[in-house]
Amino acid sequence: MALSKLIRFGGNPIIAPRPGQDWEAFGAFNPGAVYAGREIHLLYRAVDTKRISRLGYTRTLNGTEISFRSSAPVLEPSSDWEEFGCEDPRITPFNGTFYVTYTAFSRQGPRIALASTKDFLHFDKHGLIGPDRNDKDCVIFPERIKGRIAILHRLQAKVQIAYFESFEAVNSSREFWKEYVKCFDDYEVLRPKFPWEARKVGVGPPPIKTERGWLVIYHGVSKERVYRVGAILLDLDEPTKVLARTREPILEPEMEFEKQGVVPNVVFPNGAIIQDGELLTYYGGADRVCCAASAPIDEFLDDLERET
Ligand code: BMA
Repeated sequence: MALSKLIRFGGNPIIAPRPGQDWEAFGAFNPGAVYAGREIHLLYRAVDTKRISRLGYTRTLNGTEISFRSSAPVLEPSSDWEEFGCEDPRITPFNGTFYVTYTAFSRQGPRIALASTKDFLHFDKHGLIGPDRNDKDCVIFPERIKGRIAILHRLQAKVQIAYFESFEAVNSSREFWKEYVKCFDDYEVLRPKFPWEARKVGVGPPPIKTERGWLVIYHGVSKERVYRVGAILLDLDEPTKVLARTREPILEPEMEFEKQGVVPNVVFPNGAIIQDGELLTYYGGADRVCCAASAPIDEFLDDLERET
């Protein structure tokens, strides 16, 4: 039997750059998502005409129709280490606060950064949290694993895990990262395996807890630089143990708004939630727009487990 694919919402794209909003003139894409207070909250990457990225905020009651959208960015560069932009937000709810990991871009290259918010309009920035190396695609698990906070992130072309005692420790761990980068392959969770992800892999939305394991949706990049979407299931207590992995992509660029935009042939998932039995995934199309796609979660997990 063929693996469940993500089925696109018929009204895609759900968010596109708005005329007259210079801060998102070049793109409104790669949305992070969280369900809270009966609404889905989305933070997306907005790019201006000088290619500087900021975050825009929008929310939806039914998952696809936008009920509010900020007329100004809610998070923007304010330090040297993010002088070229704040990109690709992922949202994790944790003890009543929303933690947002994002890529901070500067002349040093991409680094991973953390901010937090209670209302998506006001943010506290906690600074860079990763090693002083090119790093991206950081997500936080939504609960402690064996008492510790866990993150996934991407050094080189692969995905690694790191554990911390507290959010304060995540933020002030220079010594920790110095040791970590010496042997980061020891912390590996995922590396490219199939041709469609041969160039690199990176986690998309934060892991979703299911009774069968952590569901992790990720992007894979082929040699031809086509971005596609895959999924893995990780052991709940030992998340370096991959229980299942899709052999074929569950979403790939097919529509015009995925094949043509600012960067062609990109579907880039950043947010996912489970609601009413559906896995609802939010992704960017061709670095220009935001889209939604879904699959019935039980069937999806049945099929994924068969791929073991
Ligand atoms: C990644 C990030 C994403 C982007 C993708 C495809 O490195 O910059 O924001 O969607 O490349 O261009």
